[in-house]
Amino acid sequence: MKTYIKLFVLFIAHVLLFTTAVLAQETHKVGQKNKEFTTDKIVVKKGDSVEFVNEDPFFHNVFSLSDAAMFDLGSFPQGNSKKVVFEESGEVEVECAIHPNMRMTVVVED
Ligand SMILES: [Cu+2]
Repeated sequence: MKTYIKLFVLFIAHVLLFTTAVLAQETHKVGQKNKEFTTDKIVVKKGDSVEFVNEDPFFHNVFSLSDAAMFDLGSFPQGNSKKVVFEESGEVEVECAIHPNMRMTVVVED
């Protein structure tokens, strides 16, 4: 009987840990305004998301060719946003394919 109780407590502890880890994941917002990202650099935790919001009256794109995160979120118009989850730690250079001068860095920490 005691073993069952121990197993049950262990099970609950794991559920709580997992729930805490999931709830700890944050979504950070970065705007795209006046042909620039609204921030040059942000620091996020592994598992966090960044949502890119187009605040200009024309299309923007979001992509990265960095080892820590390779993605292309495509092009999207004003008022729309695209989200990406950062699963690996490292420095991620984020760019816009439409405006080559648009660049920013996402630092993903463990
Ligand atoms: Cu752009």
